[in-house]
Amino acid sequence: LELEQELREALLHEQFVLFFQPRTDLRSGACVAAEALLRWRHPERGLVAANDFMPILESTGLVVEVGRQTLSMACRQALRWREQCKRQVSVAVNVSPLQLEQSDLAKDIDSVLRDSGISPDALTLEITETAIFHNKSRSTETLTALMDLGVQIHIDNFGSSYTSLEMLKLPPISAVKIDRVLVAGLSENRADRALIEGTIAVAHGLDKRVIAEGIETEEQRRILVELGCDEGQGYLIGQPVPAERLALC
Ligand code: G
Ligand code: G
Ligand code: MN
Ligand code: NA
Repeated sequence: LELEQELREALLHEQFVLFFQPRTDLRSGACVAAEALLRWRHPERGLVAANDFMPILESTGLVVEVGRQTLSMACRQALRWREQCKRQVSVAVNVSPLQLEQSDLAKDIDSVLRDSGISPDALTLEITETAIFHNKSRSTETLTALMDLGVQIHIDNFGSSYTSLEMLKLPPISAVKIDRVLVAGLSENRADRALIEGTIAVAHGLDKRVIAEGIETEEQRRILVELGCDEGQGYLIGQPVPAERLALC
């Protein structure tokens, strides 16, 4: 309860900040986007990791309000990149299951986009397969409304839980992010390699892109290029850092 109170104050005093992790085209190495990852700059405890407060934001419902702040910070950053780099660098934002359940999510995002002045396709929403699976008909409705806005929608953590290839058929989905657990097993584990290979085949057959997350070694990167994976993210390519430490142009 104390932590909940502290999180409410954090929201009020704008103690939430975004770190950004680069996402690159695996063949050219060019940075195409960055994923926004939330951190809490606590006045005494310093930088607090998302895993230490996301569950409480979720269980208290605060994630909806924090999510609005996050989206607006992320879009403002995308605008700065466009101005600095003279090209579009898209920003990816994680959307929690509770946000997806909000009936006015698309309306919210529409107004954030209008306020920021970025092009809708410069914003990507990362939604976990679990969140979509949980309430498929409702999710599909929301995802369609989001697609109509022109934002991109990616399935996050693909291959980590109730993976259903059928999800790849959903028209609003433009890419899948292969869970880092599968990527971690890529060099030693034939099963993980086969699952990734199969996912790439199905996704490409449906004209969706594939992103691998959690790339930590050169060998993993090499195999992913060999398998035809489109984009990648991970410590090998770049850690999540404050925007000013991300060299995009
Ligand atoms: O960045 P880090 O490794 O600490 O992230 C831990 C978890 O928190 C990840 O699952 C990540 O998706 C999630 N996370 C980080 N930032 C956000 C955010 O802004 N919104 C939501 N919903 N989840 C986030
Ligand atoms: O759930 P989601 O995929 O959004 O979580 C993203 C989180 O994964 C990031 O916040 C980051 O802290 C973490 N991450 C990013 N790259 C790597 C990596 O190469 N290895 C590991 N172990 N974690 C990573
Ligand atoms: Mn993510
Ligand atoms: Na992920």
